[in-house]
Amino acid sequence: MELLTSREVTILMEAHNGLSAKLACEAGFEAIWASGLSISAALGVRDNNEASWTQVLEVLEFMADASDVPILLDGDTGYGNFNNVRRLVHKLEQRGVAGVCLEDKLFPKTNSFIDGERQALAEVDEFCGKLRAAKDSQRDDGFVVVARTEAFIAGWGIQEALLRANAYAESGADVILVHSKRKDSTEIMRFMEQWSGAAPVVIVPTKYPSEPIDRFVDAGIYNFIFANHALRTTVTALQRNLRRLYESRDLMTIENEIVGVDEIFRLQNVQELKRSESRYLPQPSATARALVLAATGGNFGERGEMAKSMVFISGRPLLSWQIEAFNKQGIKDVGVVRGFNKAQVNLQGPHYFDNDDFASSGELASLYAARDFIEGDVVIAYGDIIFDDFILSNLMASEAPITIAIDASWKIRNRADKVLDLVVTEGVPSAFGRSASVVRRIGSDVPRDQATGEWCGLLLLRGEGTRAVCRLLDELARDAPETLRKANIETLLTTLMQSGQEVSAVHIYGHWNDIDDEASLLAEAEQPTIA
Ligand code: SPV
Ligand code: MG
Repeated sequence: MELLTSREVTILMEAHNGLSAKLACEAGFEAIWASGLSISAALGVRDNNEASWTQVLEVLEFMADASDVPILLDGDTGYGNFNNVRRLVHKLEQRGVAGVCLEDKLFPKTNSFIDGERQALAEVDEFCGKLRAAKDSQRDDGFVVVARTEAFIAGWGIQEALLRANAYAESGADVILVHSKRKDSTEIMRFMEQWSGAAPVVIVPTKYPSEPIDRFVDAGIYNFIFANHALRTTVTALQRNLRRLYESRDLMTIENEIVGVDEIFRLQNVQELKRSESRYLPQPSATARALVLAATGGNFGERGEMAKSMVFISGRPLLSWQIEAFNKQGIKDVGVVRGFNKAQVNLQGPHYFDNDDFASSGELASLYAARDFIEGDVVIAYGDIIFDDFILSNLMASEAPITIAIDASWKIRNRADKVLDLVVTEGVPSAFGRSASVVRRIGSDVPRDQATGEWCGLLLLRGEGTRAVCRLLDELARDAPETLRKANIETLLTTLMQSGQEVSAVHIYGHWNDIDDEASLLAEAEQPTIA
């Protein structure tokens, strides 16, 4: 309200949708004119109330959301009589629109610049009733009702314009809009010479654009509506560029003259969504990485010595099954440490790291080869294991810094003399595996009668767990390179546990296999398929 009643110049810039409203704000305008002409044109219809008032309201809602300055709606004739106006004012207030401009024509209106002389004006009394109804129904004292007289437009002259403006101000209108379609400002200036000053005046200088604002300020007008210049700018740019594109069939014709999509994202405030997502969405394994230790080879009978991860199972390499399992958990960033026959390990997608010393080194050497990849949440998997999806999903459900998957069916799965990575755990996991048990011991030297499970080659590191592993790898690289070269992951975990780092376990029962050699491959291939 103060904007229009003060003696400071206020320009209401036209906007017709959320984007143009936002751009008007960014350009610095202190208020917005939600133009009937522009909104209807942007909707592809005429300025004759072809768009329903609720359709206009919907556009306004987007404009109000996208801008932070007051919006004055060009409310035409109020879309009906006093009763429709009352409802309109309620709806505008609900949507945070600062005011409405009502014009003294008849519904359905016609734009002032079309056949103006033939346009009928509303009865003064009837229109004054609308204005009173608007003022009586506003709940926010600051809501502005602008009364617009079309006396000049309809060819009635100065006396009618003054009579109407006075009657409207008396009926409670906060501001008077006096409109003229002359190519100069004579009508406006004559009006101002005789205007009582009962209410501030706002004008729409579309037809007399070359008149300097200062002239009007000297005449006592401080409010100006730039009524359709955003829309016309848009049309000018679109006509020019679309024609050029059509003719050239070449995007480069305009590429360097138009804003980049990043600017569109900025206007849409994509950054805010990103910040909020990290605040409100659960942060799942989507950001986790997976690292596959696939440096060793195996003897696969007729197929001979092969990189284990490239052995075909059910028609494709073991590594591709693993990558698919990671992808299903939202893990897209996969690293693979290769060694034996490394040229063979060449699926598209993963980042590759090489442990060329694979023949005489151990797992930690492979892990260290991918040291820079170990960051954030990381699943570390042996390259020779195949596992059901739920095993990985159970593992990923653990929030603990370090978690391994262990198999309680180890006794019935393995021959008694097979060397296994056995684990002793304490505590019983809950129904959903959330309160995992704690690992007390891990290694091939764990006595069989104490073991509660077999480690199946899947390890999840999160946050502090990842940092602890990296610290230890760095220490070993600096102080004990030979240990780093030879040690395996069980040693790494044991060292961490000895230094007080807790290692958790999730329990599974079968549904995985390690593909060591021809025999295990056949065993896996011979599993009956349950359709
Ligand atoms: C509008 O912008 O829709 C207006 C101003 O009402 S004018 O087009 O000049 O009538
Ligand atoms: Mg209009």
